[in-house]
Amino acid sequence: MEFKNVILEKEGKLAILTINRPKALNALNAETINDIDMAVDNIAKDKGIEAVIVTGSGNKSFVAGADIKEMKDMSVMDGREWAIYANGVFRKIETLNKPVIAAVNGFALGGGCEISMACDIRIASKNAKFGQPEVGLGITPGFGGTQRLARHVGMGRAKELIYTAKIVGAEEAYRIGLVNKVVEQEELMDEAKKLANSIMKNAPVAVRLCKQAINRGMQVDIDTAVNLEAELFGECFSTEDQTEGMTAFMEKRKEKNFKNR
Ligand code: DAK
Repeated sequence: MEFKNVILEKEGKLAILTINRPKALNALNAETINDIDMAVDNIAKDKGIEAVIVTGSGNKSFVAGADIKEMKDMSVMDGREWAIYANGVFRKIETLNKPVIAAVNGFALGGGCEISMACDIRIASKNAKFGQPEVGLGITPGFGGTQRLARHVGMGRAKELIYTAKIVGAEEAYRIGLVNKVVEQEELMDEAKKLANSIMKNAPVAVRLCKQAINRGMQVDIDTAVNLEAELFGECFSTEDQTEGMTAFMEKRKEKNFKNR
């Protein structure tokens, strides 16, 4: 599959999606969003893929936001149409039927911070910088930043970051719970792969159902949420992987042969 501004690589059961527009610090123009959309569709359909890493090319920027040059002269209609389409692409990442790790290798500003927040887990290199600078450009965050940042770090911290357009470093992002781990830049991809491998050794269907349970459960009241969990828990007992996981335990067998079904 040919893309202009992303690179999609597959290493065994792992897909690596690199946003690759270095001349604009990997800023998201319409063409790049479209490429991400197609790449995510490809990954979703590929039954052999069990985890995904999203990163940016180079060692300076993950994604420096939406493309300001492209956005500058948008009409109200253009803005709305683009918002609906682009938000759909971010939701596709968030609801993808496999776990997604953001390996944040530099600037994650505006749309860059937002795409990282649509991923399940964020690992950052020490030079990473996070922020929602939109109010300084006269706009609100448009790829879910007002919604997801508050869900990740709490309302007070999200409001402070968004109202002040403040940019924070990787350590501060870790302190407030926006990222899971901070590592040296040269270790970033290895760490992300290590994390992906530690997920992929488990039953993929169970991981997928956990993702659904957490994502959907966080949006509803606790009674509805635990009922949802019960429903998904029950579903596991229709899978070969549940039989294999429990049989391996009974047989005191460390190696498990999960089939993703
Ligand atoms: N858009 C377009 N080009 C960008 C860019 C961006 N966001 N960020 C960087 N570039 C380009 C620069 O223009 C420059 O290109 P040339 O001038 O060389 O042609 C090149 O990348 C290198 O950047 P700098 O020369 O500026 O590099 P520095 O190291 O000096 O500075 C920086 C790096 C990241 C601090 C700086 O580039 C910067 O402040 N960039 C803008 C960051 C920013 O404000 N990002 C948030 C954008 S607002 C929507 C949904 C979402 C959004 C909007 C609408 N709807 C669905 C409708 C989201 C909005 C945002 O993300």
